[in-house]
Amino acid sequence: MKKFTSVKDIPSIKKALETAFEVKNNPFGFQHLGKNKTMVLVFFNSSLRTRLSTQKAAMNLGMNTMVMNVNEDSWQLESEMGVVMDGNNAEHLREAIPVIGKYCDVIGVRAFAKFESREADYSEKILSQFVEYAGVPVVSMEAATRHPLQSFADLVTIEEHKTVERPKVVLTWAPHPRALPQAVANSFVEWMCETDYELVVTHPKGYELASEFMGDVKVEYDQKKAFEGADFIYAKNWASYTDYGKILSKDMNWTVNEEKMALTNNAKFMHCLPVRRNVVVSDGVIDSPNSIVVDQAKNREVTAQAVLKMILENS
Ligand code: SN0
Repeated sequence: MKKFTSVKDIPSIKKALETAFEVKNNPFGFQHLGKNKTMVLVFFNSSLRTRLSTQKAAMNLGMNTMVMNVNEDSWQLESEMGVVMDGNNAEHLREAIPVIGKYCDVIGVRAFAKFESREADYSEKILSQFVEYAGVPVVSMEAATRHPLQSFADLVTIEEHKTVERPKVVLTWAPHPRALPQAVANSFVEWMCETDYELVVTHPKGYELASEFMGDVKVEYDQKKAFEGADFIYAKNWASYTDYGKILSKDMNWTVNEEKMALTNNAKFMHCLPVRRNVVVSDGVIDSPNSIVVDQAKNREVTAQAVLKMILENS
């Protein structure tokens, strides 16, 4: 594997899952692969799980890691081509990326949607420059349109917790005080479409995800109807795609609570975290035994390690 930016980069779901369970059962068994190899993690945005789990995953494989927070530690980086750089940005990605690539064997990069332009975000302006100029494999640690490490962890978590062969998985929009990217939702849909699970997406009108991700996935605008018989409820806020980056609703009737969970087939509750309690989900649901958000977060380490193992085996 030469890069990991979407589900399309893995050899197959089957091989990815096998590798994930292999490293979960034997986390320190593959240290020969990472010996004298270095991973640089570049963050344009904040992180808790991604930073710690990816670093831990690399260390489990015997790698060294270096972390760079672009907006605090480094020069401010320019991402536009052809600009006269007489403003605040001291260095262009065009030099910074290949230089970082000379100091390491794998680069991880986090660059969220900026919400300045849908076209710029959906063309993955920053991630695609990393892939083009790094000279080493690049792992997305959440880009503008996808968060594949999260979705891979979500898949492993569902595989571990499912009680039926083909669970009903519901992705529900939930309210939030800030405009958040569509990346987690897009990517979740993209990975779920590679399985034979039953997937239903529920959100208020105006929150339709891009058709390149949704294809013919079922949308149910009635959240309670969507919850009926569900085995997994995955909550996530995202800002509008059609009215790009806008908050169209903060309707607290969409908060996931005990009453709605009672409509499901004793569903497990999932969220990628960080989560706004009593906005996205009630305390009662996230503190209940059916909440698997911490197991889900643990699997971020597992799947980051699976991805790095597949990359190291290839290089
Ligand atoms: C990010 C997002 O894409 O929604 C990262 C999720 C893994 N989430 C946030 O930025 C939440 C920030 C907040 O203010 O709650």
